[in-house]
Amino acid sequence: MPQTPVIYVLNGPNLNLLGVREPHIYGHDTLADVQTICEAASDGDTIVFRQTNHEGELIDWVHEARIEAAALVLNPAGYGHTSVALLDALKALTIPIVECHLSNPAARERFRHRSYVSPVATGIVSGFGPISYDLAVRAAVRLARERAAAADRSVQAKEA
Ligand code: CA2
Repeated sequence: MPQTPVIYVLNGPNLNLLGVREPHIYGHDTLADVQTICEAASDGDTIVFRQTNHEGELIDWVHEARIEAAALVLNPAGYGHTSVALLDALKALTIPIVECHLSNPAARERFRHRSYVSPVATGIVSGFGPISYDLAVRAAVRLARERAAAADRSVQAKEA
């Protein structure tokens, strides 16, 4: 029997403070609330949901997602604006990557306008608060299914 596809949802630094600090920017929902939103949006796929304040750990998880996941939803938080190492890790992935932000970085300070993730993302969802994660997970699930269906078709074409 085929295994349930796994969607990785990885969160970068300081997102553990969600709902606790700066609610005027990031809202009142906690990261646990965001996890619940992701699980509800998964349409039966398995969600692996994690947060770290450490760049190396985030990169290790991206490497893990390369092997284990059908798609990646990534809120890189501050590392999205700074980390060439994160970009290099993401470049090794062939699965769909959905960049996700609670706020709309393009409407904020200039230093948030640059993203090292966007050039390798399949798509970007930003500015909708926790709804960004709902939309990002739905997109990731659909992209992963389309990719699996295309792979099946290619196997069938080779066998025919
Ligand atoms: O809008 C987003 O999701 C961001 O990725 C959040 C990052 C920020 O650096 C990006 O520009 C946009 C910041 C995450 C920190 O989250 C906090 C949450 C509550 C209190 C303090 C920080």
